[in-house]
Amino acid sequence: MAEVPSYDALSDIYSSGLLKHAARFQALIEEFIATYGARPDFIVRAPGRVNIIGEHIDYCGLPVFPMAIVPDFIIAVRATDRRRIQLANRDPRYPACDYSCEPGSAVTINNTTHNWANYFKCGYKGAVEALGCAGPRGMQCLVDGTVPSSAGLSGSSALVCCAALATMKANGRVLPQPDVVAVAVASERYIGTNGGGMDQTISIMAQPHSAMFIEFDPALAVTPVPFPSTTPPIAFVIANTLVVSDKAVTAPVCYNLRVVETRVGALLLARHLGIADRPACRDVDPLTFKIVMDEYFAAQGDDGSAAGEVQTWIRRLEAMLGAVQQAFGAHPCGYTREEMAAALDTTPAALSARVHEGQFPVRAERFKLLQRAQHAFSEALRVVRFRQICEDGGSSSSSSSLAALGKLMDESQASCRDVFECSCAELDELCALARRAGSLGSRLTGAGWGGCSVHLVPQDKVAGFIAAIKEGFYSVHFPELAGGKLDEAIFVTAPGTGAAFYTFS
Ligand code: NG1
Ligand code: MG
Repeated sequence: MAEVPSYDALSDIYSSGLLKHAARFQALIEEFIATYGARPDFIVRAPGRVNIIGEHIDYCGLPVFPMAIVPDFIIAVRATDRRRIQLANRDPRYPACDYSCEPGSAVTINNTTHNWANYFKCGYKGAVEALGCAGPRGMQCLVDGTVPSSAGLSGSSALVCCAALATMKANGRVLPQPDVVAVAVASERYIGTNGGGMDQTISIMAQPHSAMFIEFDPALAVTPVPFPSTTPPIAFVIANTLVVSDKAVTAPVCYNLRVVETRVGALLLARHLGIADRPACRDVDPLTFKIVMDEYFAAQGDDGSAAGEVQTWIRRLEAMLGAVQQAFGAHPCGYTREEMAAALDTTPAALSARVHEGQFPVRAERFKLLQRAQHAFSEALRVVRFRQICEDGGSSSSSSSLAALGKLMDESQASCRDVFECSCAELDELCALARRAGSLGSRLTGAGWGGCSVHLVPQDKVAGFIAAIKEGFYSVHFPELAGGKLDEAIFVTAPGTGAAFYTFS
């Protein structure tokens, strides 16, 4: 791992201004001065994240349970009056770039080539548009990232968030956190993936020592949830399969296809439940499983206040799983475009427009609506139960609650693999090996189809666990991997803190 202080040290640095003691931050400042001949005005940091449970359901409006991790992006920034954005990266793999910010000069993002600067430009463009500033300030920036790229740890979103915050600060107006999240979510879509809001929300709004229960509908809501204080304490180990799925290539048959399948599923479920013509379903865009679920119960005069929050979630999600079986059970092998359109009394072209496919075209013979909906509601149920166990952590015995948390993670992996079909052979192999090596729960994290896995391991077992994975996975598949590169591939992490600025007193 690059010399990133533990997150405790980071939060001390931010809260008590001990920046000068953090070697990596000091090195960033020194290289900034060497690059631009002046000190930066500020540094901004945005962390990556690991999603503990709740996969591929943020864009369904259903709750997710990520935590910020120590790996992050930090950017040193100096505002200038030159009409240029100068971008440099401490990692020589990512070339510097320099583009005009003359008033009216459009920032172009060419998403056909995978260029690191595109993610900065997304955040920059989103921030300038949100601020409505006609003549944005020039910026000199030096970037240093420690989130492994294309690993499912949201390095992309961390960089977009970092760039948006840097641009706002350089232009003298930092918007409230929810607005920064909205800017980052919308602007990362310029890259070409029709993503949800989980990654940007956790990067901006994480609080120390906790994972975050994040809800999106009817509004963004973030609830910190501390992990149960068990003995031994729990740790999360992240293990990267190093299988890189280039989203620009796979999105039309993977990520963006799942977004279309869940959106059409929401439209069909609303129709099946007889609420498609209610304004909350008819006029909202895009319709999500969460909106359909809430509207179904609202139509019955049930506003959810009758029972506790968790009981309401569980009752409603279980009801939706039953409804999904009735709505889509006759099509276990999926729907063709024509069959989906016919079921909605519309045409394939109109349906494609209704789910905004135009911007993110997808390719599939059959759309597996039953399976995607089953995963979405069952995964949301697992998220709610995971939170419930964490919050009840004190009462039940720690070993049984740890086992129950791990079981939910294993069930999530099985659903991602068999029902949502976003795993891959290497992830399945790594998770099976991890369980044999002492993990209490193992699953893919992030979009899947490669990238990282996350494992729930008692802290006193972490060293032996990591050694077993190095022996059983990395030495087999990547015998040449060693030293720092290996420590970047598998590492233990703890809940980190969210994005922050550091200015120089
Ligand atoms: P990754 O690809 O791991 O950064 C993506 C989406 C999330 C969420 C997860 C799956 C973006 C920016 N991120 O995360 O919104 O849908 O997949 O849970 O699209
Ligand atoms: Mg990402």
